Amino acid sequence: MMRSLSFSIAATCTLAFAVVGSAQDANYDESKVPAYTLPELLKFEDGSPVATAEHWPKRRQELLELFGEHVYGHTPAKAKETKLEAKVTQAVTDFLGGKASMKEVTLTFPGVVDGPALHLLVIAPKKAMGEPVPAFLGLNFRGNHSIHADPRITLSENWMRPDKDGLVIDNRSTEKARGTSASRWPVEMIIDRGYALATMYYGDIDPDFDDGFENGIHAVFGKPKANEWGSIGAWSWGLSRALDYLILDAQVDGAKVAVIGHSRLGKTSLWAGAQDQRFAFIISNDSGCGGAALNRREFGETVKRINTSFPHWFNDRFPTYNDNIGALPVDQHEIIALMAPRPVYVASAAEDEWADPRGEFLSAKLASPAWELFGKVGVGVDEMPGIDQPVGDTVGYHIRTGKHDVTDFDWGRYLDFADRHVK
Ligand code: GTR
Repeated sequence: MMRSLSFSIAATCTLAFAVVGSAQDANYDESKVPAYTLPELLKFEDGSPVATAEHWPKRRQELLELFGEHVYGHTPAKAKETKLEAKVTQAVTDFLGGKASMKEVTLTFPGVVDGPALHLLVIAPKKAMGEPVPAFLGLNFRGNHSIHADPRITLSENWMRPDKDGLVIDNRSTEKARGTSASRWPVEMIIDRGYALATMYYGDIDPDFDDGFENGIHAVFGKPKANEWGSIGAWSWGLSRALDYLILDAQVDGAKVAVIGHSRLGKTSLWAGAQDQRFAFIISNDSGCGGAALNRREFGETVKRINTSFPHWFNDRFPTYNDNIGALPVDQHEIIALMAPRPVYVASAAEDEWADPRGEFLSAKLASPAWELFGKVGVGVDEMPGIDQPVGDTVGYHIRTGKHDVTDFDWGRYLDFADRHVK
């Protein structure tokens, strides 16, 4: 059943390419960016000014509603009320040669027999045996076993997108996939800096294909209404449920949990951070369209293109703006602003034009007035910095050398930022 669905999504994607063109014919020419007017961040919907920190919670609420209604979809009330049950299924104290502990936690729906299960992996420095430490929480693309080669990490058995390297067969991961995403998850570096790392496979929450919202947690919550969540909303919800657990875990300081995500999962970390103010620090790594990049620039991936290729990511209202982006009541500088006054970091990669690095920088910059309401400095510069030159005070930004990826350079900056703002 699942298998045939996964093949039909491949067909949908091919069709999508035929309809809206390919990455090759996207616009990458700055001079062809259309003239645009952005919705005003510091103005209430009735036109009155947002002038003080006291005004911010109300404006924040307005923006959150607008993003729910027009972009990511509202989280259904039933999902907001749901708490998961946590069970520790494995705990070892000799991870990374003894400098860390590793624990696996299964999160399930109380009373739902054979329902979805979310598998959280928590790796913590030795110090966390005696006192809680700050943590990074992020979803992964290829299963917990892909982030580190230690064979004790349980191999994910859930549906997985096919890959080019033969690591996934019949939509299931193989043993060969162990540690294959390790370059994106520098576990030792994170542990050595005194942080815990918690991660979960995003497909545990909602398998990443357009199945009409029947599998993953949708099996529990039912088919969404037109203005309710798509997959990004579901993945974000999963991050909040993992945070529920981390807050209760004695190894982790629940008030110091950063949420991190790359690409589609960067869009997800932003939407999670927007909705759940318990996240202390939010990181968007190369999140691009539907993440940090301004929609109205239509540079690289556009709203029309993303809604056609990935009809299950956003809500059903978002595609109504495909050919009329100027009518969208929000733009992505406002999703960044929803993190205020907490620290946020937006990162781009020089060869990742598809994600529109300049559009990502402009969002960080144009969101910064929200921090100024609190007497804080946001990104603190007017011009986009040079390559590998991080900037920012409470809103961090860099564009690093290289392609669409997560590297040690990115993590190094996030750890420095966390040391400054969270630790
Ligand atoms: C691309 C998509 C991007 C980005 C990326 C990823 O195909 O166009 O928006 O999300 O996938 O998640 O790797």
